Amino acid sequence: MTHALIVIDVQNDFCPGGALAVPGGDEIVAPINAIMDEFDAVILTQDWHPAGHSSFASSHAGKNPFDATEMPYGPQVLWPDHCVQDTHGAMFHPNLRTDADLIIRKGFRPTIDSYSAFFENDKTTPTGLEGYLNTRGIRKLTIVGLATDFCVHFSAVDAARLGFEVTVRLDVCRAIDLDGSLATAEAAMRDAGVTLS
Ligand code: VGL
Ligand code: ZN
Repeated sequence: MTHALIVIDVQNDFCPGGALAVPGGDEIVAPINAIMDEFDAVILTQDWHPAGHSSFASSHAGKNPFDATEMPYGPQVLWPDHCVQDTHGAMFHPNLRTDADLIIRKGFRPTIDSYSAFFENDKTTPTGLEGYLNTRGIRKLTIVGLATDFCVHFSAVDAARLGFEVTVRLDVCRAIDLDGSLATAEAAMRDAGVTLS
């Protein structure tokens, strides 16, 4: 079966020193590079927000980073400004191999955030990744990257619901872990039929 590696958001802003640094985010770069050659296809995702994006706390008067809010599409955590298009923070970690087949950008619509590589946070606006995988005959996915409890979590759950056979390599992911979000994410992935290894 054609098997793809999906590498989620290994970007400067999610690594130590970045605007939304995930503890140990840079530790997974070398292991990701090392496993890439085991797959038939490699796909990178890139969080890619316009300045003033609606997921930024700075866009909401009186709100602070990591506060929760309600968007027209449902609950949303507000983040520090991060991964602004064409800035250093939005670039891939400098040591990440980028000899990938596809780079999929997400979160570029000003009023919708996008954690998942498949659908934006309204759960309906597609990124196009499903069509790409289907037309290439890819049915099996291994997902790694940042952050386990947000973009990896929602990508894996969507992929499983779309019928892909999904494994998340937790040893090649790192988490933000806000108020138990890592435990919630692991349970949700297991419930969706994702293999955690
Ligand atoms: C992510 C929060 C905001 C992620 C992206 O890549 O997990 N988290 N934007
Ligand atoms: Zn983001």
